[in-house]
Amino acid sequence: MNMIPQRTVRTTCPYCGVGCGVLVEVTGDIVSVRGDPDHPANFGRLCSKGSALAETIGPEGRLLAPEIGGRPASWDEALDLVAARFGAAIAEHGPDAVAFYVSGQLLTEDYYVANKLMKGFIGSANIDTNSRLCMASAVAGQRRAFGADIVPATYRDLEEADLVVLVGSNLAWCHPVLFQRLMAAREAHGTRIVVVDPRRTATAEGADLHLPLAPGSDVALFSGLLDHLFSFGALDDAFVSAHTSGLDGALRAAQATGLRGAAAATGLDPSALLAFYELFAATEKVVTVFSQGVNQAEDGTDRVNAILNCHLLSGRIGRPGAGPFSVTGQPNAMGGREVGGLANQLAAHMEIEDPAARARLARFWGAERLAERPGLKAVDLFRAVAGGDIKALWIMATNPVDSMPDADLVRRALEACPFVVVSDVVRDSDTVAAADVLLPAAAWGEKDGTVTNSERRISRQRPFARPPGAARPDWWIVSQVAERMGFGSAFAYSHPAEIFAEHAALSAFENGGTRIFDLGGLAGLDRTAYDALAPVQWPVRPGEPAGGRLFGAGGFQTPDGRARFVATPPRPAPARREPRFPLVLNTGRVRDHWHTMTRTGRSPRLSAHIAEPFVEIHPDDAAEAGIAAARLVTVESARARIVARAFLTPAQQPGSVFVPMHWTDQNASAGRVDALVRGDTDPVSGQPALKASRVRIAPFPAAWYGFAVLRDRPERIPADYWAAARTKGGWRIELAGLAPPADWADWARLLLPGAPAEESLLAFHDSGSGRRRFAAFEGERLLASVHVAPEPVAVSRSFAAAALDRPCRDGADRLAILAGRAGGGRDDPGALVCACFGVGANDIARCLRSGAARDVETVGARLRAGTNCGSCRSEIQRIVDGHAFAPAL
Ligand SMILES: Nc1nc2c(c(=O)[nH]1)N[C@H]1C(S)=C(S)[C@@H](COP(=O)(O)OP(=O)(O)OC[C@H]3O[C@@H](n4cnc5c(=O)[nH]c(N)nc54)[C@H](O)[C@@H]3O)O[C@H]1N2
Ligand SMILES: Nc1nc2c(c(=O)[nH]1)N[C@H]1C(S)=C(S)[C@@H](COP(=O)(O)OP(=O)(O)OC[C@H]3O[C@@H](n4cnc5c(=O)[nH]c(N)nc54)[C@H](O)[C@@H]3O)O[C@H]1N2
Ligand code: SF4
Ligand SMILES: [Mo]
Repeated sequence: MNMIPQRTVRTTCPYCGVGCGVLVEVTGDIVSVRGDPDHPANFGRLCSKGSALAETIGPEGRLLAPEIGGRPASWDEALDLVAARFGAAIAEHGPDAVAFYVSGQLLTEDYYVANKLMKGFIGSANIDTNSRLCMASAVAGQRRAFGADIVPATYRDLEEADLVVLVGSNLAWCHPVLFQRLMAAREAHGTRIVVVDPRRTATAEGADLHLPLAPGSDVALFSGLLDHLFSFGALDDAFVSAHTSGLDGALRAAQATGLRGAAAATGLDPSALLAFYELFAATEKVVTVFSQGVNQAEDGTDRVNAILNCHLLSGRIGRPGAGPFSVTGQPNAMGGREVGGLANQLAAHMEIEDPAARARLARFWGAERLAERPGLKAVDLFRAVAGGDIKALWIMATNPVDSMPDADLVRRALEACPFVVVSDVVRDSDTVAAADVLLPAAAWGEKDGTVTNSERRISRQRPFARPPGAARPDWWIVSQVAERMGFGSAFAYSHPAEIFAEHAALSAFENGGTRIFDLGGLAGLDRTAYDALAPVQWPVRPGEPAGGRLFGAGGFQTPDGRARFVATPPRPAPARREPRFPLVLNTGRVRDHWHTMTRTGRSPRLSAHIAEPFVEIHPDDAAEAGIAAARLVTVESARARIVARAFLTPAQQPGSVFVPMHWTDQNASAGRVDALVRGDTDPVSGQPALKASRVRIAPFPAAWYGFAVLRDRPERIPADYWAAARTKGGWRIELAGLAPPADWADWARLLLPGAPAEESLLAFHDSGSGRRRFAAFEGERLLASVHVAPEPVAVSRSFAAAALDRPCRDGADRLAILAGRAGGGRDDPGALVCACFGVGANDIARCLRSGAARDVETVGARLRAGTNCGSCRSEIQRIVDGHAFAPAL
């Protein structure tokens, strides 16, 4: 890579909203990362994804030059074309005939200029962001209650709390460093943890109480809590009468639910519910963390307000260790909201419906055509694209062909749209494939700017490498197009520092204390100060201490300064009976992958934990559908069908299944779960209900199953089902077919394009069992090993994959590879558990068997497993438990 010769660069992790500080060490071409001990988000910790950052950079797979219709083009040509086509569409059909779809993974500076161009100069608010799929309900709920989109709590509150309630949040996997901070606090002072999630997740495993509520019953659960808090003396009279309004209406609605209604709706044992209500009522310091299990729902905004109501009523807000806490998903989900990236917001937390705010913004920007009404929200936006109303669309830093609900409709919409521009860092993604023009963006490590994390803390991302090829930062690309559309003077930026200073100045412009989002203290920042900017929490007003928790003494951003209780009456149960599709499809994330895997998919370490799309099914539902463990399953909704591996687990409640969102057409034959997901949205926030579609499951009628490790990935994989993952030195591929090929050896050779002479292919066939094995070597290097069986192939994946990464010297070793089993004294590490230190399940089991370790702590002391990010600790615990119950051997 083209490194900037500098030793240590202080920057910020580009994955989740925890916003950990990272120290990048550059020595020649070698990049290593570690946690920044001075960063207040992580104090030196990193999770598995953060620790593996160095594996995900480098030029491979990058989009290196602009492309027009698949051919490389110069920047001038591409930018002129984009400006001309957008200009023509606007001239002919008006500004609402064009749209941007952007992302919480843009830096604040990128985001600011994209929003400024669309809302200020093109004159449409048709800019929406993937935060619509992520934070929109939290934004809408906070605006309803607080008058502005404000997260009042801080990470420290999470540590100071005596009770932490995690609602629809798999914190252990999705915000691992925050989870680790919580675990450390619990160790120190015994924090109680309650998890509200229909699934028993890794987060729920160690909780004091897990409430596996019926999917979609959160409003009832928190209405019951509100009623209980009021009835049993947890009302904070002073706070409520001085700083809130609307309690009566909210209480009436909650009383209609009550404990009995909550128990009926959630399906929970009333005594478990009561235990939770009593714990909440009896504990002063309560933080309620909520995430996508709350936001991604048709009543997501009501769910948010049902939670906020409980904190307002009990005054548990803005005090040490107390507050509702919406954790953000993407690294800059918060920054995107600050710049007004949502179609129904203006920049700097100003309201698009407010004529004074519009006039103020137009004055500040010198904009003559400022958008006057909200634009299309993501789901409606893509529907408008499909309907032909959008003539030119620009997608930046997001992959909607895989991440939007009704994803096949999105794909068709892009195919039908006259002009689609995609700015991305990778050459191949399912969205890139649908673009007319590709613009190569600079990636993490090359970009320079700021992000804001879940606790309102702004941190710098600093570059340590030069962008490869012709890649350029997103702010530059947008500014260039703006200039070519004739808006040059408003976009004459030469460095992101200038954009940040303008953004900060806007937040303070005619503010006078009316908007809490205020970066006035940073408005005069010059380039040197920007480069040196230390992590800082907003608000940042001149002459006042920055940041801190908010609303402890009221001061809400409503006209009367009071927070609003919002009545959340019960709605008809969402789980309509649909006999054709009897199961609820829940979706979400796994520990080591990030969204559509364009980055984490490049890391062998991160790909080892879970290497294929799967569906979690309760054993009863599996039995009813005739599905056995490890078999392949079709999951089908009214819209589409995917194929995934069955993972039978009682952690899943009967009646619902869980499929991760990560697999795409780039790495599996049919793994795009969002093709199944319905596009229904919350009427207030416009956020789609991504966690509650209706599906049915059935066995995938595989005639054979296969597993291959290959040095090179073939262009076309000859199987009806496949899933490919990176491994050290090559690829590991799961396979299955509906019918056997005519000739197995010919078939095996299709997996080995360019392999040397035929005789180098070792083949083994056991006609009794129907199992077949192939292996090919080039000298001492394994090129491929392929295992086929009539049932799911039972070879050790970790052993087979490791053979790609070592010399194979003797015949015995080759036979062991062909057999797929460790021999010759070599140990098989087993399925990866700890990604940070590469420790497998067999390693841990061996260590326990030998007596060298007896619990999670001693396993850590011996093998280091679980001692870095800690997100595998619940998996280690499970192995320890299994070992304790095993008969002494
Ligand atoms: N490893 C990893 N970490 C990530 C990401 C990633 O891709 N990978 N992405 C980041 C992003 S952008 C985001 S938004 C966050 C998301 O972080 P989370 O929201 O924690 O993650 P999810 O897995 O989407 O969903 C959380 C939980 O909601 C539960 N749920 C489903 N339906 C309901 C319901 O009706 N009620 C309740 N109470 N719960 C329900 C699911 O079972 C699931 O366990 O993660 C961030 N961190
Ligand atoms: N079923 C289901 N669907 C979901 C969710 C769910 O829980 N269930 N979660 C939703 C949520 S919360 C989210 S946040 C979304 C995420 O969904 P997406 O945003 O679509 O997912 P990513 O894979 O993060 O896509 C980011 C893209 O930007 C590119 N990229 C990375 N860095 C840069 C950069 O600096 N500049 C540019 N121009 N491009 C860059 C990456 O290569 C990648 O193609 O998915 C949503 N979809
Ligand atoms: S918790 Fe992990 S993914 Fe999130 S910011 Fe920290 S290191 Fe990055
Ligand atoms: Mo997200």
